[in-house]
Amino acid sequence: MSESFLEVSRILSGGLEGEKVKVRGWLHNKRSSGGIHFLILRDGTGIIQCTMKRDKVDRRQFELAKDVTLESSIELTGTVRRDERAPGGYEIAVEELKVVHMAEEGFPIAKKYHGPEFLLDHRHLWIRSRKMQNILRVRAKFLEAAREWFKLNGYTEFHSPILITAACEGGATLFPVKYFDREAYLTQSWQLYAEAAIASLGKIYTVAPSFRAEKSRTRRHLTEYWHLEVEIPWCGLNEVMKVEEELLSYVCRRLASEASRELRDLGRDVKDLLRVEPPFERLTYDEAVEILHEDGFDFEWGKDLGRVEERHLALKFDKPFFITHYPRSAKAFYHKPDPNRPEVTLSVDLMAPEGYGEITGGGERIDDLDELLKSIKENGLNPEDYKWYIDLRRYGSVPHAGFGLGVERTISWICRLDHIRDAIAFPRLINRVYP
Ligand code: NSS
Repeated sequence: MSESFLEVSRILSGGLEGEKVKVRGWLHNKRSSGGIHFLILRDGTGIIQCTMKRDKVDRRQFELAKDVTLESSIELTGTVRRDERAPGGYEIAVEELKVVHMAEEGFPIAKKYHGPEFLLDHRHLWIRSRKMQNILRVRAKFLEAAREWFKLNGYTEFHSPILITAACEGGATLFPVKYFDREAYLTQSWQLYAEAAIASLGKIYTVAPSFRAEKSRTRRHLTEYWHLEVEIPWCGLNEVMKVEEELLSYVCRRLASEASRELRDLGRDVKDLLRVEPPFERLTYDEAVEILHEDGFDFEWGKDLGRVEERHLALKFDKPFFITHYPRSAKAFYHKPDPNRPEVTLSVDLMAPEGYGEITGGGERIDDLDELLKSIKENGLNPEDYKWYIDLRRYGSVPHAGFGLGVERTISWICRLDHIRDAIAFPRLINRVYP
């Protein structure tokens, strides 16, 4: 069915001037002036201007082009022309138009201002917009490059269950699910199962959804987000930071070369991404708190850094930076206390610059049985719920570390978005599970 149709991206990449081609897609936009219809065609690989001149086609064809509605699916036959005035530098001089499906009049998204709630209600149509196309393509490229980095560096992809019975990141944000006659939860992280799997597979990663019943309505919280996670045996805090640096700089370099058009359209200068080279600056939590105090913040040592504090710190940087050694009180039960200073942990969060703040969280895990039992109890958790996890410290425990990267948080920064909801096609927010 597809062999005689060319993809728009192929035409825009050049070399087909003067050739007769067939393309198909959706009518993205249309305008007419004098004896010419400008039909802007979108096919999923690109957008191209197609012109139909009254004196080049029969009257019925010209009338059809006049009547065809926005977002109709169409097929066009014509000749490729180089034209500097056309967006993308090429256009198609149309000889034949076929309407596959005439869209209803009044496509809900018009060329005028729509509020964010309206666009979210019509998300199934809004994802056709240039902005969403660009973001979704950067997102796909981001994950493609990350997977490539994992492959080049000997990692195996591993999948954990989504339906689970014990919290990884604290009970407050667990989503309960009725599981026949008992209660289960949606997973917050792949990590605990990954800690089991490193003894089977070695270095592993995943890209999977995580769920958080976030009651906070912020620009950086989703209730369902995609989580890129890594777990590595025989690994400490410094090594895990190296992995994060290398992975992120690889991905940023790839995006700068393979998604430069999309990034430019979104207002991101690719030079910003090329700056993302190791080593990233390292700040301890203590140093971060000192900066906050110097800058007049009334911030209590021991609390987790919130949106306001992270934003303030992240405005001082133009490339990602680490904050390490968070207090035990600010971190989940599995974080390993620093042997030299047990009130802080061997933890690390990676911050995106320009005010964006945290994009990864991770560090070294407790590998000692007694220490883990103690931490579980001190965190008010029930060791019965973590029996299998505790077991891992009985049979060949090793020092190990890992991290989780919030895909949408990272895409928000890379694409310079105002709100995390645009980093995913169909966002799930406290007040939205539709469409
Ligand atoms: O809670 S985290 O900081 N850490 C973990 O879940 C670890 N168990 C990961 C690991 O070590 N394997 O979450 C990790 C990242 C965090 O830095 C954010 O970028 C992102 O996950 N995250 C979120 N993104 C969007 N929305 C929400 N609600 C959210 N919560 C965390």
